[in-house]
Amino acid sequence: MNRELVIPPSHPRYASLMGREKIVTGFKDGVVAAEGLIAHGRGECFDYLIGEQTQDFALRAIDAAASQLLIASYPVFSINGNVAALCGDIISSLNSVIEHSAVEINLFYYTREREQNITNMLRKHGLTKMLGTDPSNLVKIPELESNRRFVDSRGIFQADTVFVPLEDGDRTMALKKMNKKVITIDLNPLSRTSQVSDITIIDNIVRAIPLLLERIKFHKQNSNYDQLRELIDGFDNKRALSQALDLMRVGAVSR
Ligand code: PTJ
Repeated sequence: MNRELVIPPSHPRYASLMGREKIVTGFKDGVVAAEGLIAHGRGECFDYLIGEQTQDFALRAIDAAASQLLIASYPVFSINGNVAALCGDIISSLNSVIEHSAVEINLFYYTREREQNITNMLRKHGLTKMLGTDPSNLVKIPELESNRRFVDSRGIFQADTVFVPLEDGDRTMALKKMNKKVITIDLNPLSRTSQVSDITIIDNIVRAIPLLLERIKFHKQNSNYDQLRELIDGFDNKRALSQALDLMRVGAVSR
């Protein structure tokens, strides 16, 4: 009898189960760290509490993030194993749509082998240039002890805006101390990254990243600098975090 895994599209939690499969495949392919499986499980738990749907507070954050990425002089997308496995293809599209951006691989649980596997995977998605992998270009972020302290002198170190999805809190704080605008995607509104970022998209990266790409394409065509500024200035990160917490606590969002 054939007992291969089948996830029927009619399953009520189909999207979540498919995301889980992507992470597991990424782990088997040496892209995702073992710890990345645990991080994903934590994300799933928060996703459950927001109904596994993109909420209004996330849509507003996505619009603000799209605007910030468009007006930035030099935005850099920081990629870890989980991000590469879940949405490496869209990261490649974001990089081509924002011509003045760069992609940098930055790992918490660093191994040379995983860095190489992530590079190969992103190449398959069409990315030709990735920063963060040439040791001769690495510099240290001050006051940080984890492996994430090593950043590319041509990338995150110079960037005015850094996009750091599924990130560790210490580095987010260090990037803020370096006066960078920080955008994150994090399902946990209580994480330090969510709390200290300028723009936190509280949503599953699998849903949020395609929407971000869509909004960037829209604003590129339709919005001028003043309109983009208004979306950024009108976005209140603390409010978005408390709306997410309200939803998680009582299943209702105060508008
Ligand atoms: O590839 P590496 O070595 O750089 O390691 C990557 C992980 C993610 C393992 C590393 O950065 C890590 O340990 O992250 P943390 O500190 O667990 O933080 C990850 C955050 O992302 C947590 O707050 C999770 O709730 C959240 N998260 C996990 N999966 C998702 C998510 N947020 C949005 N979408 C998800 N799919």
